[in-house]
Amino acid sequence: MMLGHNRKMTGAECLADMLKGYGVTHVFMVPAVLRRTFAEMEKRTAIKRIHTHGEKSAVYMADGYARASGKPGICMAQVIGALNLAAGLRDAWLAHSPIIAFTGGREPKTKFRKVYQEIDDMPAFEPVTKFNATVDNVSRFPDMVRQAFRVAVSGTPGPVHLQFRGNEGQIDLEEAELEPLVEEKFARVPPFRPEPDRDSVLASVKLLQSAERPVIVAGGGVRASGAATELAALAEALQIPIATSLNGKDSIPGKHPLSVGVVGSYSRESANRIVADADFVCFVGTETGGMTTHFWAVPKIGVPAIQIDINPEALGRNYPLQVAINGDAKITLAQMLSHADHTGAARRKAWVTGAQMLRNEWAAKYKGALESDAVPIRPERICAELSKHMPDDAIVVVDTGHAGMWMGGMFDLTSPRQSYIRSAGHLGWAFPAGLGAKCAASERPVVTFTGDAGFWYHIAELETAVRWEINAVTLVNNNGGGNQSKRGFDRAYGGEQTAQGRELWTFNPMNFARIAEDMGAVGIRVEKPGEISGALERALKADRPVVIDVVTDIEALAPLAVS
Ligand SMILES: Cc1ncc(C[n+]2csc(CCOP(=O)(O)OP(=O)(O)O)c2C)c(N)n1
Ligand SMILES: [Mg+2]
Repeated sequence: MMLGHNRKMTGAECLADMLKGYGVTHVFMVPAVLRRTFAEMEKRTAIKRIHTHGEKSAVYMADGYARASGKPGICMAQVIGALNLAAGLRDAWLAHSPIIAFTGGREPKTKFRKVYQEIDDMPAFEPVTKFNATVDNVSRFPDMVRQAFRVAVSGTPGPVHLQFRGNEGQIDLEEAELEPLVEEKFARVPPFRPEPDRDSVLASVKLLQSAERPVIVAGGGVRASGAATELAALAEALQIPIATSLNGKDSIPGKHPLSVGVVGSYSRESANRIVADADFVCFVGTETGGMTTHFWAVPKIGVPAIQIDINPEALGRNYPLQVAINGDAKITLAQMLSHADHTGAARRKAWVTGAQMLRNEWAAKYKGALESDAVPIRPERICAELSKHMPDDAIVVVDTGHAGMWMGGMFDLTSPRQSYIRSAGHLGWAFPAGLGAKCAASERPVVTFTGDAGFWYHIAELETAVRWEINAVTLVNNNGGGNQSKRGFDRAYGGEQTAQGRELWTFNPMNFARIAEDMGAVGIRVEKPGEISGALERALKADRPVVIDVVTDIEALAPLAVS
């Protein structure tokens, strides 16, 4: 872009200036890539250059950073690490998280000559990016970096990949007339708030307020839009219960009188029952995917429905709609509220009371487990302790598998200021993502919940956390195995697996607290349920990364979804 300010500079200087201009505070990588850019970052910016023990954890840290802040997370790898980076982008792709991945690439002068470490990496990025491009000429640094930010945060956010020429992206050494122009609008999600058309707003409000037993299903789009306040206001005005997807769990605190919990596969029984019983569903910022709908069983396809999404391609994908509303969630919900007739809300008293009764029945059914004093500890008890002791502004980061099931179903957020981010399916995501979230929001407490199998994946990043003083708290539900697999192996063995079958999913017993201490972090071993609250209190005050190693019951299985 010729704005008259162009001057001769290296790609490295330009890239460092642009990252600073976009408000990037941390980048995550395994060296060596864009080395000269890193040298320029040191000279020209205060950006922290976090080098990790693997490219996948670098992406996961960038992902946690992005989901906690709404700003693109930046991660990098040289050519040989590129596919490790691509593998890590898969969760960000599934979760619609804005990540920008930079890799080294091929040199046209030598490609196809069996260059050391080199293959064509570009195809591997196709399925996990919104934009996958090469930067072959240094004059393209400014516009390509701007396009990367623009695509990552626009519409439904998602990952972007730029491959720089040279196995380490040595193109950054070259000089050209460059303008490191920054478009601040695209420095975070959402750059725009498209307004819905008036007719669809009016039609949808009419349907919603005339329904007898309506429910709202809120997804991650509500977080991306920052629409939680508008969501609660509409639900309160019309007296409509709200269920969330796992990705949308922080759309509404669990303690809100209209909150019925997470619906779908990793869910709470009462939420599934209420959504299944609804005669009208309003989907907001959710893809209506298999996880959120328990493979389209909850609600049943054919239920009268409306859907709000910023992406028109999402509208009606899985549920035929009476009204499709294309717009930003915050704006759309606010407009719906302004047209709503509050007087009919009283008609739904029985429906709302019934929903609250189902919620209370759920709490009564699991009271024993949530308050259990059993040793080894029940995971439900950990969830209940976390609900009780999370600070008002905490960011809670949760792994997948049983971790997703336990926390999705059993944990409650208690304040609208709390955030909840979760793995979209990859075991091992949460620990590094929690570190990235802490980088993005160092003033907020970050507490990660992971199983031991999940923690093993990237345990080396404890050293990174200590080195960079990333003082996140990681609670490991340590049952000595990946016991979510137990049911599946029982089935595979035609009933009950053999004793030897357990070698497929169990590990040696391990004391993660001791490992944490050896690596310079704080390690707290918890063997009795009464010790959990004290451990959390100590951890949240610590000025170091903390691992709380909770020894739990390997036979404890999370309840399965009802439909
Ligand atoms: C990358 C990846 N590989 C495999 C899986 C399948 N998987 C889901 S849960 C799980 C075991 C989880 O073990 P752990 O983290 O210890 O939790 P637990 O079930 O023991 O509570 C596995 C292997 C996955 N989700 N992601
Ligand atoms: Mg385990």
